[in-house]
Amino acid sequence: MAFINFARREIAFKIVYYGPALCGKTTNLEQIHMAVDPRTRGELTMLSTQQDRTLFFDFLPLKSDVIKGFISKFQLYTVPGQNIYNETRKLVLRNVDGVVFVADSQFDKMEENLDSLANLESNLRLQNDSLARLPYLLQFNKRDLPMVAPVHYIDFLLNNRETRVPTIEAVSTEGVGVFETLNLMSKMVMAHFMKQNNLAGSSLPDEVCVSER
Ligand SMILES: Nc1nc2c(ncn2[C@@H]2O[C@H](COP(=O)(O)OP(=O)(O)OP(=O)(O)O)[C@@H](O)[C@H]2O)c(=O)[nH]1
Ligand SMILES: [Mg+2]
Repeated sequence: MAFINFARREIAFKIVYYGPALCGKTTNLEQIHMAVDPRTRGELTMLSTQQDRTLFFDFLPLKSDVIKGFISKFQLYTVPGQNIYNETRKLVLRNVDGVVFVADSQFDKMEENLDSLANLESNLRLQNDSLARLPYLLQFNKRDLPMVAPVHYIDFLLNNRETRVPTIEAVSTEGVGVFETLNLMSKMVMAHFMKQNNLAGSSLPDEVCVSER
């Protein structure tokens, strides 16, 4: 649930980049951090130990007055993908408003993608949340590599719940699909918040956070 600061008329939305080890979560955040106006963003911060590679930063979107009377702010987090860091992932998931699930498109990573998605579901369940309630989307990353699975196959494996979610192909090292992912996720999170709270808002722009280069 978004954090609302009534005194400052500010809403903070928390978006978590989730996925298996080395799928490209940190790369997404680094690309976004580079692209966002330095005057409106915080530092890219390592949250815990060097080994578990949890990153965080916050920023104001391009259009931060979408929800009338409030400034909206986004907080982006990555979790460490390796199995041993599940306690960190549980902590980072607390009060999450939206999840970008970054899948590694390489054929030999499908099992890890599936395991990570199952891990996300079970960690959400522990906090009485679920993918059915939470805005999320799938990013199919590393599309530049030679041994990638076809998009429809990854979709078949990962996107088979009651409601299909949006998918975006990406090469995050080159910034391809990275901003599209963030803009769409941000829109989904804001729309969800407005719906839940019966709030009026101006129509949501496509490029709510960063402009495509
Ligand atoms: N070829 C290619 N390499 C990528 C892409 N995205 C990320 N990488 C590389 O994959 C490696 C892992 O990327 P990270 O962003 O650190 O992955 P992560 O998901 O944060 O990994 P953990 O923190 O261990 O969970 C790095 O060497 C990246 O440069 C991509 O789209 N294409
Ligand atoms: Mg990382």
